[in-house]
Amino acid sequence: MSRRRVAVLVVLAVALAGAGLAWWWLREDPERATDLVRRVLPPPHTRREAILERHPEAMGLAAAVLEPVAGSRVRGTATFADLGEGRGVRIDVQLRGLSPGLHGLHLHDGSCDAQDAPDWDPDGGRRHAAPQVEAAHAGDLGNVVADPAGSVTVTLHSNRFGVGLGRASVIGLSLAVHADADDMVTQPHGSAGPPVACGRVTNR
Ligand SMILES: [Cu+2]
Ligand SMILES: [Zn+2]
Repeated sequence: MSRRRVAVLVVLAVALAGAGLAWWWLREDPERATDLVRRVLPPPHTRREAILERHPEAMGLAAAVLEPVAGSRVRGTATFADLGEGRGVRIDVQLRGLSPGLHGLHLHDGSCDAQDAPDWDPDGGRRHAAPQVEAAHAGDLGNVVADPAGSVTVTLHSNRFGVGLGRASVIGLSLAVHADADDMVTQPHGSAGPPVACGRVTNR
């Protein structure tokens, strides 16, 4: 092989490696985004702020950073963006470290430390059900599906609450992902087992 051909091959290999590295660096990853924010922005920096940084267009925005519960290795993030004008709330959820398959996702009325916080039911007297059922708890977000690697990236939508002040705001609730599938029938929690990750929904 001529020297020139070798040089071209080397340049190509370096370019390919560079592109791969750039993709790895820039792909959606809350923790890496935080690292970027940490270097670019003045303190304080948290993962939540990294998320808020990424969605400056959204007014009425809240986020939850889900931390492992009871020795699990599940963590993740969720953002709640009020779409305004009665268009409901968009919920972007990213999780990892789950077992593959279905996991119940609920908004709980109480802190993540509470052992038996009920599903959020601001209207009172509702029952546990699928999110599309009219009589369901406002906190019933159904199931998320973890891929074979245990990760979830999903966008959900709800018309049952807002992101702001008032009784029907998600701010101050806790978002919990459960060990098992939510059967959306069993009371009061859908037989979804204990939470494996939980985070408080906050806008600050
Ligand atoms: Cu729950
Ligand atoms: Zn429920």
